[in-house]
Amino acid sequence: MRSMKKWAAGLAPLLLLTGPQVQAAWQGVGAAMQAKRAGEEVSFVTAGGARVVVSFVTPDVVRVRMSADGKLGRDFSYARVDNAPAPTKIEFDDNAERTELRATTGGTRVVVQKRPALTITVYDAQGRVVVADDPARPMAFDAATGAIEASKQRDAYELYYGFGEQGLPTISREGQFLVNWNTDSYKYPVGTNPLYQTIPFFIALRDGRAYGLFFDNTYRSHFDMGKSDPRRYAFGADGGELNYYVLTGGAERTPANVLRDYTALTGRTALPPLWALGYQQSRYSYMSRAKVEEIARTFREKKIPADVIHLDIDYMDGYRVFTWNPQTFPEPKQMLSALHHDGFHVVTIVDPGVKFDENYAVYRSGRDSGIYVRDATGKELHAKVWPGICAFPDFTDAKARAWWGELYKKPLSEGVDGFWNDMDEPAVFSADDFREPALAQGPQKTFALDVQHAGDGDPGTHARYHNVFGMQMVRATFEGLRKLAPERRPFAITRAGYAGVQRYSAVWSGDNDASWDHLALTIPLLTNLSISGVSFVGADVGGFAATTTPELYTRWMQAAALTPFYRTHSAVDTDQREPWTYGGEYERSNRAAIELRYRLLPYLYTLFAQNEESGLPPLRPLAFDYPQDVDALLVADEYLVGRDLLVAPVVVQNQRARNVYFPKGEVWIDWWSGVRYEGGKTVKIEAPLERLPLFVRAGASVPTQPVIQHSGEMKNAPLTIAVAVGATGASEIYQDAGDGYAYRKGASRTIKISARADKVSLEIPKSAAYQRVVAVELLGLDAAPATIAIDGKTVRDAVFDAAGKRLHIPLPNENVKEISFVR
Ligand code: MIG
Repeated sequence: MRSMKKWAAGLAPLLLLTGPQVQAAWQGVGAAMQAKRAGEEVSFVTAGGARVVVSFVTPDVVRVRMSADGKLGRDFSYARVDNAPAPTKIEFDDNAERTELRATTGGTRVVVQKRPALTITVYDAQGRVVVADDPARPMAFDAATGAIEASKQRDAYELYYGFGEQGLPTISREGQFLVNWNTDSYKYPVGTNPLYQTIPFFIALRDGRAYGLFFDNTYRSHFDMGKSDPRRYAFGADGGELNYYVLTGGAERTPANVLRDYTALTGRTALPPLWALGYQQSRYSYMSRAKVEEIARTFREKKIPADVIHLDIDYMDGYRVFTWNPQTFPEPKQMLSALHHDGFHVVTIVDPGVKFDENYAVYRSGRDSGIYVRDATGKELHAKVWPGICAFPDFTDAKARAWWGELYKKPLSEGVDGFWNDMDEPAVFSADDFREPALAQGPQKTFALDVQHAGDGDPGTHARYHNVFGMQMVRATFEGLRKLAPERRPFAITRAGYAGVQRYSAVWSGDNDASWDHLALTIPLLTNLSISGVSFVGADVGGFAATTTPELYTRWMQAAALTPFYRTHSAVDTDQREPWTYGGEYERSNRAAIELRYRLLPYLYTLFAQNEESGLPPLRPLAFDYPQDVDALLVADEYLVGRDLLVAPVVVQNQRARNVYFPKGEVWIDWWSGVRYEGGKTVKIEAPLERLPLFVRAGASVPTQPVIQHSGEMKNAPLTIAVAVGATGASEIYQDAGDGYAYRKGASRTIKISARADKVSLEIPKSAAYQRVVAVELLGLDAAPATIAIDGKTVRDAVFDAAGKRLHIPLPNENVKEISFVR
């Protein structure tokens, strides 16, 4: 342990409170004793015995590492795509007072002040401070416990978005103390922290300019975003290195640039199979094959579109993973092939706990392969979950992941299409009973902290690897599926995750509740998770943990209709919940919500293609696209779908009209009525039970299709491009086969549309392989134009819908270049 004598002069011992834990004896890193350049990194040894290393990952991304004992560990991250990227070239100046590092391009600078204590300030290309250490709280550590922490100066008006999955009703997280520790939180009340995911990344906004900060540490960690003191924020962890990245946002300093850079670092969600963007129906559980078939039949009979049915834990034989209950789910192959024939895909749940049962081949195989987690004494760890006593694969071991991945061979060959990884925080029951884990969070709900993990070559305790367990489980699932069925895009869903989980999986927000508060919560929760890199997100529609009400279910169906993962799911002790459960106007409204989803599926698909390319997600809070619009920054009850659609769901009981804020600098057109709204204003909008308030940005072109019953019918469905007139704008529509990887070799089509005040230009590459474009619809016209022409020829078969202010213009073929009209 370090002696007090090593302390640098001028530094008072720091006593900070780290949340609900004990008081830690913090020691500052102290003054920098020397700066040394090694390659493109600059390293400092400090008076406190620490080592600090500063480098650039890209010209806009600065990396800081601090190791309290002066030794740097293995440079390895579960979050990063590439653990050994080529270093960015730097220029370096050093004197007794300070060291400056500059990326050779881009203009970002880092100044390391050496005395009285080492502090770091990042400047953007214009010379503005991006973020600066607080000289009153330099980087610190507690040598006794291994805890580490950094503090940054904060402006009173700085706002913070992201932080993965947080149960907070506000959209910005300033003033919050957030803990990262993946936790099974059944029926979590609004405000609960932590939840299931750890994504220690946020986007800050100050004066309309953004930057990002990613704290890559897998221990239990925390963010104190000005709660203890509004003049600073802090982040730290119970152990490991203080390893973080500052993402400056480049020249524009936009949230989009920050997220692009963050997802370049931690990966992006590849295009999912098209069917996974369809409506999904789930229940804990559909108890038998007959029940599943009845559900499927009812969707088709009632003409309610749907693509996916989920089978929860009861499809298994005594909850043994990779088995079927022979009584209730006999002949699964037959069942699955009949469902496929009707246009359904099937997802089965797969938990991490493998029943400890000598007569169970999966258990034996895992034991013989030596892939199970071991307790502190080296014995196979056993804990109770659904099947009774279980063993657990150590997903931080490549061998265990490969073993696990192989297990999907059986269900894949039987015809299961996708997989749902649950309980992977990991969550276990308390030692002495089988009850639903109690709400109170305690150590009994997960592994003991001294349980051992392989850590992919760097063995460590559960305290260190807990937060990556779920991510590595679903990674094993994803990688197994990629290998077993290389011609298909995997579809996996996970409840737990860590930064970078988006490379492998969609995420749902766990055991939410059937309450209006929880419906409202979905917007700040999902939009913030989405701009934390996890773009394929959704919440259980209707609220998992209790019986919903007809009105709540309908409003939830609407609110979720344009969220990426769209699934109804309900708990075992709740009433039945399908879109038709409540009949009458509720059933009609639910059908309409799902139909809207299907009409806009080509747009959602395009957004997912763009997301793979740029990391910009389909689902966004208003602040993401309008960081300069102060009135948009705190809006928590509206969301954007791409740049072009603004959704303002009703999340309040009995409400039939609501206020909608329209972001500044745009004109917004009501999807249903064609009425135009000037941005920068709040307007009361009618919202009858059957309608989701939806607006399209003037200048945007959005692909639509007729209602279909499942995504398999899409190929032959004609496309109509809805153009919101009244502003200039350029849009693209992306099309491909909807599954497989031929698109990465160019098997896709991108249609380009540009809209101006009096004309729409089209560029439709010739191909018969994709949905045909058959019409253009002009939205937001007060009256039918006096004349309309396609490539100079007058059009006579256009139809004007005065109630919707919509003009439908059929196209003779896909060679059309320009539609002009006189307004
Ligand atoms: O302890 O598989 O969040 O979606 O239905 C509960 C049964 C275990 C929790 C999941 C939920 C799922 C349930 N699971």
